[in-house]
Amino acid sequence: MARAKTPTATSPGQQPPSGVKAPGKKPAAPAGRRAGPDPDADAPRGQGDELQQQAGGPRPRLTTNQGLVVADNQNSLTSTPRGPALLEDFILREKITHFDHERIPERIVHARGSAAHGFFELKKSLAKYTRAKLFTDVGTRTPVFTRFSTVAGGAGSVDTPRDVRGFAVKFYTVEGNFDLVGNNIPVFFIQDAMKFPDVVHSVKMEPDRAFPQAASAHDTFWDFISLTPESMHMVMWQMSDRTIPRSLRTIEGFGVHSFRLLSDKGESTFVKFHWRPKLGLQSTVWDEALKLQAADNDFHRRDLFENIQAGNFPEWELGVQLFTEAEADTFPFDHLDPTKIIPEALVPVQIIGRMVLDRWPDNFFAETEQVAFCPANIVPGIDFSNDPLLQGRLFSYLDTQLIRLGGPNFHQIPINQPKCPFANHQRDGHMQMQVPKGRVNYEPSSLQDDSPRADARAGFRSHATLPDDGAKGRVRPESFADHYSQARMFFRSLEAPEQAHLASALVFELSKVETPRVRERTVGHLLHIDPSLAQRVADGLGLDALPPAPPAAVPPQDMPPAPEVRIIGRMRVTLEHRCVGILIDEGSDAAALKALRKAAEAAGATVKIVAPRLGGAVLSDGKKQPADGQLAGMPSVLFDAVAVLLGEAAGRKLAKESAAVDFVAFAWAHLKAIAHDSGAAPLLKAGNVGKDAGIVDASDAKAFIAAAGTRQWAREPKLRTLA
Ligand code: HDE
Repeated sequence: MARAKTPTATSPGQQPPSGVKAPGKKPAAPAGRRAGPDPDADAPRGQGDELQQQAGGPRPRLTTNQGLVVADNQNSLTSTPRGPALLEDFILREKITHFDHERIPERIVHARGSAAHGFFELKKSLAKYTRAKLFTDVGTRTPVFTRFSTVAGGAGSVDTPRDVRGFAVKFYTVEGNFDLVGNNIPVFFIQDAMKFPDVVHSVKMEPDRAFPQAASAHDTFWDFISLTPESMHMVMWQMSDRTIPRSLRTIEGFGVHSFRLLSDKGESTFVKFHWRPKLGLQSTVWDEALKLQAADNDFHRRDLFENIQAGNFPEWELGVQLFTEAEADTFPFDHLDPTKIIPEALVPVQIIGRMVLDRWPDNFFAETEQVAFCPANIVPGIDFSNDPLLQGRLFSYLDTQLIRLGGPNFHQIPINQPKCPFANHQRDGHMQMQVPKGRVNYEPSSLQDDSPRADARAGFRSHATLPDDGAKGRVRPESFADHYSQARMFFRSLEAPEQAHLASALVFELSKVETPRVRERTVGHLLHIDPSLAQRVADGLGLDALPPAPPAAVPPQDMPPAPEVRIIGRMRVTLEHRCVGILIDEGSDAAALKALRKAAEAAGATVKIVAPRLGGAVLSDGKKQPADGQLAGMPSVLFDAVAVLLGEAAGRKLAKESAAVDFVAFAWAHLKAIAHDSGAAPLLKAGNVGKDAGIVDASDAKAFIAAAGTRQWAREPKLRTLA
């Protein structure tokens, strides 16, 4: 059916196509017609344009990438108003082509990440050990960019799976970039880089079915692990509460490998790096982590963003363990083995400075996505150790950036550029951003005085390490053979609730494994670590008998407990920078709300009001209190502690509302403090909330603040069967 032609946008100066009515008389658009700009306007306008005008203020003109001002950003160029699009439309082609290329390959591991800018401030000089200025000039603030990540999931996966967290810090020092690319766990699954593709393949989604996403609870992972005894120490950490952190602001970070510090005189001291969160350590309980995945995929990212925006700048102390080669020779393990920690009883951690993250990136892609970390980025005064995992990493990261960022000039992307001068004779390549001047791009040369030259005094020098005795070959050192002693030390150092969580985590993960022999093989390893743990997991899985333990190359030794591996006891009892949710409804007590909010904020917490309707509720004083979130969309898992203030009628009504019942039931189940008034009693009853030190009367703000700063561990055995 022929339709009447309707005028469309024209560029300024362009004549309307023949047959199109001249501007001035606006015909009605036929039904189903694409929306066009207002032909009465002087210049073409679309909805986006109107919105921008509503925003007001001067704004830059929209141009193509060649700087041409665009007249119409709403309509493509067509041969007639209802005719085919023209290939000639370079504006459309440029826009769509750029869009088509918006995605770059995501990181094979650590794809999902969040980052922030900040600074590192040195408090204690390490001048005796290193000439690296960032560790010698006390008081100096070195800019940093820090990216946290999960390991296994893709870039669009959730923030709260059970997973190791990456903790990568780029220090923009005056002597070049130093990247400390660590994790929130101080050991790794494997001892040799040769095994990295295998462990990563095994944990990622299975290749034939493409699931599970961001989860280690599946056959291929546990198949690999159960055949790789060296992974057992890391598995203990991975199954502990360390891998279900409450916030990225409450995780530790570790450089994992031994590095070297080199003094002015070239003397070498080994160093292990530790980041310690100022807020202390804090994790979720597993059920809470699972529910967080549903409540907010971006929980950790949002938490970091909101706190930085609110001025609650996350802060970590940097600690070092320093030891000489001679001291290392006395350790009952090999410090070059990345599956071992150096217990703090052996080498204490000295705090040397602090890192503060105080600025959210301006653009996620340009900064968080394009940042390119590399353990080989070091500065004079720091050097590598022979840890074979580290040695492999020195190759991998640069190689990864070449494919991920598309060429050899990724160091010129602003987030990757050193903040000190940099110059050399490397030239050209994809996406060269610099315009080097002159004839000389080689050395030695004599044609240009200002061409860059090496500097033996200031420049980087490697440590003159003496070669080990022994023959070239593919051998695992004998000193790496003890796979169970530190795994045992870890498990036995935990507090009882943490041990129970670890055993339950193993039962959960292995219950997802379909192949019985994989489950049994894993339990066999646990016998070397702690027979009671093996028994608990076997019982949890419903195994009829304990499987045999595999042969151990070195029988496990008992080591003294290492209290530093615990989380309980290292969490700070505080509401500082934490979040309290207060559930209200029509008729809630205005004075009680005011008092509770004041007390929580005075303790450093953020308070969010939750109500059945986002518009809020009229309180007892007749005033309307708007809500920050609607009840169904703001469950209690999002908060560190909750309060429920309800009038009599609202309390009875919400006791029949499942989202409200879940609000209190899950706060109870996740061991959180709940403050309530008498109106909330029917709701607490409906949620089966019991009584303990964490359930307090809302009028006693002091008791609530004390209970809200921690978790009620004593409540847990009443709630769930722990393996
Ligand atoms: Fe990584 N790792 N890794 N890794 N890693 C990457 O580099 C690799 C290892 C870590 O926020 C990749 O840019 C190998 C240990 C973090 O951008 C890749 C080996 C530790 C990040 C790579 C290891 C880490 C990565 C993927 C064994 C803790 C994210 C994307 C030899 C000390 C950094 C990229 C960011 C990222 C390789 C082992 C930490 C493929 C070959 C041990 C925090 O190059």
